[in-house]
Amino acid sequence: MEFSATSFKLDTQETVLYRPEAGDAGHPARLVVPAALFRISDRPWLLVEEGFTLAREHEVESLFAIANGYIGNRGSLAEGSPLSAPATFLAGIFEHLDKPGSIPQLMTLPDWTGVRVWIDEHPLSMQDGEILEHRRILDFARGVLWREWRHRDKNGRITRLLAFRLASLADRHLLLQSVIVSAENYSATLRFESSIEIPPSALPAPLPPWKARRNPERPNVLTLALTCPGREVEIAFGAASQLLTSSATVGERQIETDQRHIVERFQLRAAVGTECHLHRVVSVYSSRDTAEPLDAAVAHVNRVLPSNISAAVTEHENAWTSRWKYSDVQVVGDEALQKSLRFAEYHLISAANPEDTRVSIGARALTGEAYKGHVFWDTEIYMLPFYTYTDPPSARALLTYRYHTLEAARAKAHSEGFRGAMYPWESADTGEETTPRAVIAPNGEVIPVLNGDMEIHITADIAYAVWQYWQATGDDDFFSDFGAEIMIETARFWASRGIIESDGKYHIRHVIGPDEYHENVDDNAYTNLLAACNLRRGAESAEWLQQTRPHRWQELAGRLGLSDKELSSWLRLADAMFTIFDPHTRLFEQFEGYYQKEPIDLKQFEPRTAAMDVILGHERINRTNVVKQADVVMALYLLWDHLPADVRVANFRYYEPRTGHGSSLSPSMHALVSARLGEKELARHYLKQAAEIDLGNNMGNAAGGVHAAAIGGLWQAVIFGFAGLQTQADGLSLSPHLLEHWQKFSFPFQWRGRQLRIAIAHQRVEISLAGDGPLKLRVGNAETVATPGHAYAAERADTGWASWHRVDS
Ligand code: IFM
Repeated sequence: MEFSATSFKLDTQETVLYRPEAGDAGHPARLVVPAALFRISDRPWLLVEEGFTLAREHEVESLFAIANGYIGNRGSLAEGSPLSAPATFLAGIFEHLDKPGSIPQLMTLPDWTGVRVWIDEHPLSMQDGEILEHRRILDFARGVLWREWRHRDKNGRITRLLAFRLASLADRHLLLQSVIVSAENYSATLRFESSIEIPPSALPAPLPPWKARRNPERPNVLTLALTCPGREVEIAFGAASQLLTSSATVGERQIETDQRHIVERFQLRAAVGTECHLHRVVSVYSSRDTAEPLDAAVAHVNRVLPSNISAAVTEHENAWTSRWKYSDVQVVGDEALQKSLRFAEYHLISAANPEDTRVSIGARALTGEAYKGHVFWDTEIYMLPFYTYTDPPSARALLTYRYHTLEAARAKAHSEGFRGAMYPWESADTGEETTPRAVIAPNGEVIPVLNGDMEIHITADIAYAVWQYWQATGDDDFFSDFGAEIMIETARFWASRGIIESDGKYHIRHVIGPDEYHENVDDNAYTNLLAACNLRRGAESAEWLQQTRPHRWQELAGRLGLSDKELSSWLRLADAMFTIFDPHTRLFEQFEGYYQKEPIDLKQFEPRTAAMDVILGHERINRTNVVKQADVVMALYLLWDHLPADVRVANFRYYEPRTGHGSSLSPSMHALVSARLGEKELARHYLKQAAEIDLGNNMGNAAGGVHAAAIGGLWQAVIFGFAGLQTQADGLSLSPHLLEHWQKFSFPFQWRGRQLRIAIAHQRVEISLAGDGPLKLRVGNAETVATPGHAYAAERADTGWASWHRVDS
């Protein structure tokens, strides 16, 4: 079947896609498009970038990225610009160049989004002529990136363009793109070129083995394949296009292929008002997915076909609707925060793939190349709670990645002279340590990177997340098959990493805590507290297996050589864990010697646009008491119920003014803890800072991709800080701290097979419950046991929260 170029009558039912509001830049003239394919959500669901500022291009490419957990694509212009850096990434596809000091990095794949238009041989370009109107719109609800552009070229010819692209959430190998071009006031020969090509910025040297070919039996599907350098992985693209026009007849399609690209050309003679629709269907598979990725991609494109693009778009939109149903946080009274939350959730939903247990999410997800796509504690501590409580299958898949990389963690522990499993600070496809050994500072200084050897808290963070997922979901099969082994092997690592010293205490020396300004420190409070927790839970995991899954226990105990003696030693070490805690001040010293560091008054540096380590330099910052990011404060949050209330208050008040927030991971956790402590002004301040990390580019580096930990932290700050939600052994409790200007906020939440919708106003909390059985709910001192299928409310009285009552009939 040939389906390349057809002249057709356009759908006459028309709609205006997006109408700028008063105050927006832009012009009233709108593109008018067929309603069936082009739908857009209401304004609170949209991120809009009006106009075009070349210098902002890299940042915009990150913010407007589309992804589905399998594949991600930056929001670059389809025709390119002097600064465009189009990039497509596949989760888990890391190249490893054969160069000294090289470390694996997420591979930049060929750019499949290229669409260029020529008007009588003149390329349609933002750099030439006048931009009459231009905007990019990210539709969070539908997971679609839109672009509208109206352009007058040097010859006065006005062209209108409307385009969308998406990475299907319903069919993760599928990418869709449509471009409508309309000759508004001229007649001319229009030429369309759509391409898949290796972007010049991503050219590896030498070129990877690369083939572009056409299958004679499937002439409409263009294919190309390449091999990931340093890895035996083949990646294949299949693509098919269809050009429809309102009046002109389209000439024969031309194909051009070479080592770097594959191009399809269509040409037509357009009269004034002619409208052309180019639809593209692209499929991507790798040899990690199937033995014959090229065949799979071709078959896939032939199943979808550009002529059916509308149905594929609908399936994708429906998949997004389902995900939002269980995740949309609504804040009435704070539009900016509402946008930031939807932006955060959009990118979190885009980042995860519940169908692939061999990949995890890098620090910038699939939206940019910063940190080389590596996976840090960001995933387990900052992002994972969002998935655990809104989409447990995604959380399960992410933790199973850590199970699949357990062998590499064992090897790392072994190679460093320890037992059990020591997870890498930075991880890629194999689970081996991928932290670089050195980096070059902005001033050219070569700085050794010690994190791969010393930032060992990640091992306890992973165990913390496994336990949290298990508690939240009751997924005993996961825990038995994967989680318990992680808990046991990580506990075993901690039991070998420290030493009982002459004071009878267990010390863990030579570490880097979350505060990375202080390297090679002893007894970092965060590390030691989390390690003690890991040791205890390791022993509890073994006990749970012994009692409930004896066969699995026997298998594991036999394979790992576990004995009761070893298990009880973990409990003794946890009890002996050293932290420098002063019972009078109630303070933990962040690490041994922290109090002797040079005191710096951070207020003296305000207002400040650079991080404190940039201002003071790498050497000096180590000598000061400036804390990079939530460290003791992070421990307060994670171990909230294990620490007395006065300890939480004292430590927050002490460390908060000493923290420089040199990491995007810091403001959200400060927002969360200050909200829980009722420090409203601080909570408001930090929440705003957290919400603007990407949207305000307030770290200055959004160009490298969105800060996935920061957006996960933002979600947590609102749910666990401002709603004050805490999960307990027998139910859930709330301790709301709404900001004054919020009228109401509501969110869905999943816990142990129940689905809740929680709505909080200043004087009232309302919860509806569905799912697996009754659940205890608390707000303040008011407590009830809720029954699924019903809704409950509690009102705030002068004396606190009055008792719950049913509000449904
Ligand atoms: O994991 C973080 C770390 O805590 C601070 N530096 C950046 C890393 C990646 O986001």
